[in-house]
Amino acid sequence: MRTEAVNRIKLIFALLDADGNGYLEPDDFELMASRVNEAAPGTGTASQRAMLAAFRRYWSTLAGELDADHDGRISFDEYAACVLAPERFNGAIGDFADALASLGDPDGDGLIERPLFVALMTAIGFQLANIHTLFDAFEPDASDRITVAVWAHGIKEYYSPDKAGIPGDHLVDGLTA
Ligand SMILES: [Ca+2]
Ligand SMILES: [Ca+2]
Repeated sequence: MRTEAVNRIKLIFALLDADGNGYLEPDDFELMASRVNEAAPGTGTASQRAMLAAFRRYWSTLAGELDADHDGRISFDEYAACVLAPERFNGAIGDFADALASLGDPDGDGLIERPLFVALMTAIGFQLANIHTLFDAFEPDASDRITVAVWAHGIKEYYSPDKAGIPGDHLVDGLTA
């Protein structure tokens, strides 16, 4: 796995570990889902339910596929294995990416405005400056919007073990030695 991919995975693991106890457990995903849903207050209950379902499915996939020692929680080493076995993981990542991306598009026009993007990514825990750099890397249009498809693709790419120099790398800026 490339260093860039390791750094991306370290960051997302630290953020997903919402209660900061060093392990991913069901409560972390409930906490993260409620933070993200609160950040998108104008969004309909249907897409909020989809988001919660995506977080729960994400957890059950992690638990089912990656909990190698069967202790009911995911350590960092267990999590990092996910990007090395994408065939076991792509379904959950894809669902998660689509649900998060559609939460950014409450009016369903396929476009995501910067303020909502920033609100959602801040709720997940990314650094503000990095969120803006990422949004810029997605090449927003003249009205400062990106497409849902571009963001969903960016989320999936984030988990690719062999990719570097991708927009998602900006989320790690300033956070690694
Ligand atoms: Ca935790
Ligand atoms: Ca475990």
